[in-house]
Amino acid sequence: TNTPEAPTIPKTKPKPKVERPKLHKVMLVNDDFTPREFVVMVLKAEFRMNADQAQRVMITAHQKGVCVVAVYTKDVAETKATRATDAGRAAGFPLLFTTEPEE
Ligand code: TYC
Repeated sequence: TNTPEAPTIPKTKPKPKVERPKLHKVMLVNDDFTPREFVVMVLKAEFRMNADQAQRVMITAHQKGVCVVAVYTKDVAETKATRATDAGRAAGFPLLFTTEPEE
């Protein structure tokens, strides 16, 4: 006899796995040498903050030692932290921006 084959049915549904990229924080680190106005200028230029936002972030880092500036994908966070740190170095200041993955 001739038994027709059963159609092949996948046991599991294909699962569309769309991962959200992990975000990374850019942190501003306080130091004793970089002028406040210079920090504010860099925050405005590199992180597109307005004067009020930049002043608030600068003061928070000044008082607490460190402040979160913004969150981005890893590549963008690292590029911006490097560019902002380099802007300080180019002007002779030890201004430092670091990055770390968000929890
Ligand atoms: N502490 C610096 C000063 O008194 C200002 C400053 C603020 C520097 C924040 C860095 O991340 C910083 N001139």
